[in-house]
Amino acid sequence: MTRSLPVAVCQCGPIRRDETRAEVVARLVAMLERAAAGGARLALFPEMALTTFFPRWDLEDDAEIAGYYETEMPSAETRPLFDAARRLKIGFALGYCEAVIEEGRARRFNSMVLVGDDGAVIGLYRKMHVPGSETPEPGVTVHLERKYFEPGNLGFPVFEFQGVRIGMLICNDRRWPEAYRMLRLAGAEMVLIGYNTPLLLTETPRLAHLRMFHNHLPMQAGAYQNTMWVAAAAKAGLEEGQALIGGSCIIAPSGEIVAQVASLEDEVIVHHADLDMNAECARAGFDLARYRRPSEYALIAAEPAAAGRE
Ligand code: CDV
Repeated sequence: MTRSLPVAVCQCGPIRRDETRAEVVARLVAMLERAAAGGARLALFPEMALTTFFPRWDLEDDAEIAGYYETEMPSAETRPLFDAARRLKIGFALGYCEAVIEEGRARRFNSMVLVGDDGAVIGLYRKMHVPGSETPEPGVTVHLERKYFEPGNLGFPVFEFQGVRIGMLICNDRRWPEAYRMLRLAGAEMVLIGYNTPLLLTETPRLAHLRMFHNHLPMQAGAYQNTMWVAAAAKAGLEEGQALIGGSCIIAPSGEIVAQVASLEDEVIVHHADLDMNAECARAGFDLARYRRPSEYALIAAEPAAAGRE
């Protein structure tokens, strides 16, 4: 019998700075309902799906900054999404800003939680590759994730969802081949990716026409080279004056995009992911156990000083 997982990608249109959690959560619940009606058993929302992408601003108001983070998951405000999951019998993955007290201090992570169709948390991922800077830099698009988040400290975990091994990545992570390989080596069969990507970067005008290509290229390569399914959900459209790339999609282990959105708004796409394809594609040259040469890859895991030529 074929193993499959019907998965939904729920792209979010712009989220306003003054949009309340209740308003955003209502939008997410509406998409979850569409995903379930389309037969999906798992739905994916973008990175930072509960708020506007505030790292585009150098904010000074501590109260405003704190307001973008969740101190518990679920909270009273996000619980309707968890209740909807239980009611609709569908799991979901949600990107959000996490504030925790850990190791005796306040810490902030760019996180994604995986939730089962019973509304219970299955697992958590914290973004590893935190891009941008701590303060604005001249000539560079303001992207201050490094002011607002520290790098993830949970590794690249893989979780079991209804018998399927699921990994998660967040935005810039999707551009790093090591991230996919780590998940594949941990047994992932499907990777869920949420992202917020500016359509234009001031610093690279010559590459402007390649933004969507550079969005899909690493995800298709990640899927193909690791023979895994990749589902990717964007925040899209003109958000607080900044155009965010869309292009949310579902990619087969062959590297092919098998479903893609057609808008920059809230939109749901569903695809029945055939999990037998993973092994079939692996037979075309990606038998990792047989052909990989880990003893020759030491530089990949070396710190920059040892690697020498970064
Ligand atoms: N949210 C992100 O991680 N965005 C990055 C930006 C900095 C380009 C990305 O790789 O899409």
